Amino acid sequence: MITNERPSGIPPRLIVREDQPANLESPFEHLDGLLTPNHLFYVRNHFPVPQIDARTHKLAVSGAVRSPFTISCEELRAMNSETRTATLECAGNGRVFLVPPVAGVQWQSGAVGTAEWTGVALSALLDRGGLHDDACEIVFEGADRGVPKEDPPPGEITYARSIPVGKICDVLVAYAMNGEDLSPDHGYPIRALVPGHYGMASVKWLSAIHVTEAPFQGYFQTTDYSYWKENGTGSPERVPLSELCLKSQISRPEIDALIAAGSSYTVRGAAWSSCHIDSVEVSADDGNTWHAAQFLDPAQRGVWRRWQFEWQVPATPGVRSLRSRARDSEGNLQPDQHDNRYGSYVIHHVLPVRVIIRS
Ligand SMILES: Nc1nc2c(c(=O)[nH]1)N[C@H]1C(S)=C(S)[C@@H](COP(=O)(O)O)O[C@H]1N2
Ligand SMILES: [Mo]
Repeated sequence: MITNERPSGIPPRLIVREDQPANLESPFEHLDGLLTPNHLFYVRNHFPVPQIDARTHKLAVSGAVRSPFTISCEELRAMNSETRTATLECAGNGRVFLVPPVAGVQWQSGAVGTAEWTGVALSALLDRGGLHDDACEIVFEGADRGVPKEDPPPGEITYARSIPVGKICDVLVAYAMNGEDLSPDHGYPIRALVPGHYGMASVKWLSAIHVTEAPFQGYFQTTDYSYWKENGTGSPERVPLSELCLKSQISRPEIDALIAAGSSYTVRGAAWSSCHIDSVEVSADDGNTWHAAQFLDPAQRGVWRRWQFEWQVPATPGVRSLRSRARDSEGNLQPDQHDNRYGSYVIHHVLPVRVIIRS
C-alpha cells in the first residue's frame, strides 16, 4: 500500500516548539492508548523550570481561611490520595492552523494529552484551613517566575491562576502522573490539576494556595488566557478562559498522507470536552455527508474518547479532505469556524485534513 507514514521502528518523541523555556509538543499521530505516556506528554512552560527540593518544599495555604497553614510534600503524601483520569489541553493547541497567522507558540495538534493524576483532593486540604464564608476564588501560585514575552508587565511575576470556589470539588493537588512522580517539566514535586479546564488552570510547581474574597486579577487571569466578552451593554468584560470547549482531532492520516485508491483505510482520532462526548462523525466529502465513528473508550467527563472510522477510499485518484466533528452531552456540536473573540486561544473548530489518493 502507498503511504508516506513514518516507518515503524522509529520511536516517537516530543517535538520542540521552543527550546527555552521548553515548549514541547506531543506527536499526536502516535495517539495509541487512552493514557499518553509521560515521555510523550506535551510540556507548556512560560518561565524556566524552578529547581525544587521536595524534602524542603512547602505549600502555604492562606487568605480567607480560618487557620492558614503550610504543609510539606511528605505530609501531603501521608493524606488520603485520589487518582483521576483527565485530559489536559493547552488553550493554544492548534494555533498554527489559524489564518491569518497569530503570535504565540505554534502548536499543531499535540498540545493535548491524557493522564492518570494522583494526589490529595483540594477540598480535603482546604478543610484543614476552613474557608471563610465570603471566600470567592482559590489562587494557585507556582514557584516559577519571569517576564512574559507578550504584553510584558513592569517586572518579573510568578505564574498564578485562580478558580472560583464553586469549582473546588474535582481539583487535585497532584504529585504523580501515570503512577510516577511528576517530572520537573510537569510540575515536580506538586501541581494543581483542574479537570475539564484548559491546561493553564493546572498550576505546576505549586508553592502557595491563596483564598481570595474578590476575583483574582493576576496577569495570567486577565491579560493572558482571557478574552473580551460582549454583554450587550457596550462595555465588554474581560473574562478568564476556563472550561475545555468540545473538540475532536484526527490523528491518522497525517496532513498530505498518500492513501491507496479503492482501499479500506482506518481513520483515527480523539474527542474531548468538559462534559461527556456523545458522538463523533467523519466526512470525506467536504462536510456534505457525515458517518458515525466507533469509540474505543467509554464516555468519562473531561476525558478524551479515542474513535475510529473505516473509510472506503474512492477508486479515483485526487485530493480529498477528511473532517471529524463531535457532539457532547450538553448538546454542543463542534463549530465550523474559529470564534475570533477568543483570539489565538480556544481553537476547537473542525479542521480539514487534506490527503492525496493515489492509484
Ligand atoms: N507554574 C506554572 N504552571 C503552569 C504553566 C506554567 O508556565 N507555569 N503553564 C500552564 C499551561 S498554559 C499549561 S497548558 C499546562 C501544561 O501542563 P504540562 O506542561 O504538564 O503539559 O500547565 C500550566 N501550568
Ligand atoms: Mo496552555
